[in-house]
Parts: sequence; structure tokens; C-alpha cells
Amino acid sequence: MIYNEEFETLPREAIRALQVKRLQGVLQRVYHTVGYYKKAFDAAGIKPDDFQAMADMHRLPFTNRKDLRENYPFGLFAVPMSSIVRLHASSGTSGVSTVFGYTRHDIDIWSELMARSLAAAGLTKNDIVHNAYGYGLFTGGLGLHYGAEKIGASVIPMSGGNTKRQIMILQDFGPTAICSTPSYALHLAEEGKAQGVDMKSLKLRVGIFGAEPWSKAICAEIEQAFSITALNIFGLSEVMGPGIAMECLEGRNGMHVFEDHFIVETINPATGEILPEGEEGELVFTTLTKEAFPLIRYRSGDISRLITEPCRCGRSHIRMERVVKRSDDMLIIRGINVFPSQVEAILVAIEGLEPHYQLIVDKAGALDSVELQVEVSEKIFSESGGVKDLQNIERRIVKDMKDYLGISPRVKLVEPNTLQRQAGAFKKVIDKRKF
Ligand code: DLL
Repeated sequence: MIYNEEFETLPREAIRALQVKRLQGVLQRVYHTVGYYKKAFDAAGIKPDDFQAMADMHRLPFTNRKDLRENYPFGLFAVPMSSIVRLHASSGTSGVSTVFGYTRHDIDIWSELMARSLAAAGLTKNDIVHNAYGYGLFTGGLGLHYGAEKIGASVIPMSGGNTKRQIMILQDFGPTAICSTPSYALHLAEEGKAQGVDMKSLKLRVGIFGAEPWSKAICAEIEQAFSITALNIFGLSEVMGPGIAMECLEGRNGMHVFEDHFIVETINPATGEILPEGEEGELVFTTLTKEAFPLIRYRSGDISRLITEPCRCGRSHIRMERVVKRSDDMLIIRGINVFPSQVEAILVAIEGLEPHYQLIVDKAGALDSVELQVEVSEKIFSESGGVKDLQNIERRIVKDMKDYLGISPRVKLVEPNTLQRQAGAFKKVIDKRKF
């Protein structure tokens, strides 16, 4: 089912023409309203008028996560605060977190793109949607919520956690669609089974999963566990949130990127060079309609490949393959993006700790588990009030990790110089998960 027939089936040439026209407007606007872009364009020796065709894309400077962090919290906003109606943010302490703003019009467009995504999964006003993405600063919960309301479906704003209650509601309210991270869906299936609930006999027909990497094998496992069709939804908060790309029921191969609102490119992450469509590389997104937080050539860090073959669903928008790799050190733990630098920032703020740590990420059943081993200083070890001090430090780490990053690691304090080093350096992250 195509929500916006006119724009989702535009001929390729018309899409390109629309992108050029819209981007020309965006470039003028960011150059004249956002100091950061003026500086970046001047440094690259380019003026907004120099962009005349898609072939000029490579001349525009990239925007990185570092640029967002350096302009924390509102430095990249292109409208005054009085025009902002919503803020979302990534996890992290100040300086390593990023903030995203939306005008009323931005929320309308986002809702429409989410409505398109849900329609691509076959949802209508007759569906009941169990939304188990987290509500709050994370874009998943509210993003899905507004889209589901827009198509007129009945939304259950479940958010994450409270698994027993979720299972009860799944049985009692009879939702026909479920939205969550793929790992949480598997967790629900496992818990349901443990409680003796037949998850296959629920009324669920389709699931819309994303926010973290998941393989085709996990997809098959979810489909089997609930007896549903499991579709992939992609997005990142910097660019908008969920609903940048969505797999359709008919194609089942890659996710359509809503190209009337975003330009997607693949680049060689090492050189920044644009790759021919179809080659694997880092996805770079440019927003074409966002008012509050426009982004020019944002390097997502996600590795994928663009699929140019027409899709049998009739949508003309290009597809991107399932994302399971990144070009940087970002981890996604239970759907939350975590950088080692953020863990480090938390640890160095605690007295008595060395910034020497190891993060060991694994699976405990369907969900991610994290162990954080941290070296304590010699001083603490020799002078401290013994076990009690160490326990306090441990508790503080657990609390700060939960408060700032939203993850709850098992913390193990270890003696100075005990973490394994290789050629003087130690491996900060050991990720044992398989995608
Ligand atoms: O995860 C937005 C979202 C919410 C997408 C709900 C889908 C559903 P962030 O927290 O900013 O936003 O994380 C964005 O998550 O750069 C990818 O690395 C990863 N990611 C998102 N969707 C997928 C997916 C939301 N379907 C980061 N497959 C992105 C693989 C995904 N990775």
C-alpha cells in the first residue's frame, strides 16, 4: 500500500530534479542562518549558488558527529528556539551527546514519512499497533507513535521494559502490529514461551523492527516465533529519526529511502570519495525539507549498499541494504548508541579511577549484556578504606552509566595494570555478538 502515491512513485529524473531544486534552497538557507555552515562552505571554497546539479554533490563539505558535538546543544539549529516544538537527544554527558530540534512542519513531515513506512508494512486505520520502542529523548517511540496515529491506527504507547505487562497486553488488546528493536521482540518471544503463552496465536500479523543491526537469520527467528512478517525500518536521530528508509511488504529486499526528503550517497569511508551506486560504502545523508536541523552530507557511519533495480511494489525510491556494519567504533547496546569515548568521559569524572577499561558486550538470551572492567588507581588500592570504598566507586559507575548512557553494565574493578595490553595499548571493546 502506497501512502503518498504522487511522491513515492515519481520517475527517477523527476526525483533528481526535485532533489536539486530542494537542495539549492537548503544551501541558501543554511549558509545564511547557521554560522557553522557558512564557515564550512567558505573553507571548502563553495557558495550556495555553485550547486547546480547532482554532479556538484562532491563539492559540498561533509558534516560529522564531531561537528554536532562541537555545536552542542543548539549551535546547528537554523531557526530560533521559538519555532522549535520538540527536542530529542542522543545519550551521553555534555560534550559527547547531540541534540536535535524539530519545528511543527518537521514533525508533520516526520509523521508523514512514518505513515508511509507503516503503510509499506500494510497497516491501515483498522490496525492496533503495539509500540514498544522507548518513548523519551530517543526518537523511536514518538516517531512510530505519530506515524501510527497519522494513518489512523490505534496506538498502544507501550514503550520499552515491563515485559510481563507487555505480554499481557499483547494477549488482551490483540494488537495486529508490533514495533520494537529486533532483540526486544526475541526477548518477548522467549519470555512469553517461558510463561506458557503461545506467541504464534496472538493476533499479530506484522512487525516493524529497527534501531539496531539484525541479520536475516534473526528476521527468520522472529517471524517463526510470532508467526508474523518482520520488516526492517531504518533511521538516525541526526537526520530525523525512524522513517528515513523502510522495507516494503512486496520487495523484501532492502529499504526504500524517502528520496523526496533525503539524498543518500555511499562513500569510501577512508577517502570520502563517492562510490558508484551499488558498491558497499558509508551512507551519507542530506536533508531536503528539514527546517530546524538541516544536515548537509552527514556521515552516518553505517555501511550499506544502494539497490537501484526497480522494486515490484511500484515505489521508485532507491533501496538500501540491511545495515550490519559500521565504519567507526559506535556500539549499539539494546538499541542505544554508545561510543567508547562516552564511557571514558564517565570514568574520568570519577576520582580514583584510571581511564583504563574494557567493555565486554555479549548476549544474555536475546538481549545484550555488558560487562565493564575498570582499573582503579594505585592510590585507591593502597590507601582506601578498603572494600567499602571500592563498592562505592562500583555503585557510582553503574549509576552514571545508567543515568547518562541508559545502559546497565556489570562492573568489575580490577587492580592497576591488570587489563590485558597488547603492545602497550589495550583493547577497549570486545564485542562477542554476531549480527
Ligand atoms: O535508532 C532511530 C530508529 C528508531 C530507527 C526506531 C528505527 C526504529 P539513533 O538512536 O540515532 O536512531 O540510532 C541510529 O542506529 O545510525 C544505525 O547504526 C542504527 N540503526 C537504526 N536502524 C537500523 C536498522 C534510531 N534497521 C543508528 N538496521 C543508525 C541496522 C540500524 N541498524
